Amino acid sequence: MTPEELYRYDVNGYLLIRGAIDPETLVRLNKQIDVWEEKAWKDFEAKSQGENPEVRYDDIVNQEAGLLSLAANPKVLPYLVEMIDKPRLKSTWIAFKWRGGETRLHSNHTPTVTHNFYHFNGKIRHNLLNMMYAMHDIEPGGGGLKVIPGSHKANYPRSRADDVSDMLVELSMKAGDVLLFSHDMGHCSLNESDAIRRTVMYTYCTGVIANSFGGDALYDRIFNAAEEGSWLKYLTRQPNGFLETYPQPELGAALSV
Ligand SMILES: O=C(O)CCC(=O)C(=O)O
Repeated sequence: MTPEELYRYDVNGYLLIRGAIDPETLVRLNKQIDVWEEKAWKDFEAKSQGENPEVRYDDIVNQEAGLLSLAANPKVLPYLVEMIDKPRLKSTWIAFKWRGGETRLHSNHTPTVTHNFYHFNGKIRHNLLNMMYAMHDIEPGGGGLKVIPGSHKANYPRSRADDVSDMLVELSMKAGDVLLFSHDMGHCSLNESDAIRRTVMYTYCTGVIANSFGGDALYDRIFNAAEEGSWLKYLTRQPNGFLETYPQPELGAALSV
């Protein structure tokens, strides 16, 4: 991670990395995701009037093997290593947002809870770092993440009565880009276009934090099948308080993932 990237991430709470998926892989993954979109169409059409026109499939890496490679994408590992102490994969999902599909403004930062973004001993230390991949272009109005830059460090809570839409910055993306953001930064999205927004999300936490759901054994099958010493194996290890359950590889091992 360059000093420029660190400065921008620290101040803004997010960083857009272009071309994090190479074109060939992007085509292959999108073919696999087409099958999910067909399924999503059925779930979308089964929704009742007034329901959020978004279909999301959680724990996607246990269901779609192709998407496992992005969990330990060598392009993003330097950011994980720099900004999370003993990183671990926490949750994954694929999401399709039709026109009107939205995620309301939220963040972990209140700013009075223990999982706030922080900087300690010269390092950014996340408790929840999200990586959102755009699998198709997300044009302005197409549901790109809208963020309140810097809000991960806010010293006062946001008033629910305050609309704050004037503070939002919408982030468009190209297919294959990945958006890294602190879940402590205020964020939301709304698709106002006719294109279906197609994204895959990977969230990472420090090794002491448990999975959101599925228990400690959520990734056991992936862990057991992963190559010894690989980043995929490390990132899918079980949490165990402050004790490591598998040694952290060197960054160079990323090439063998
Ligand atoms: O899919 C989106 O637009 C928002 C994702 C989100 O809110 C989150 O990762 O917490």
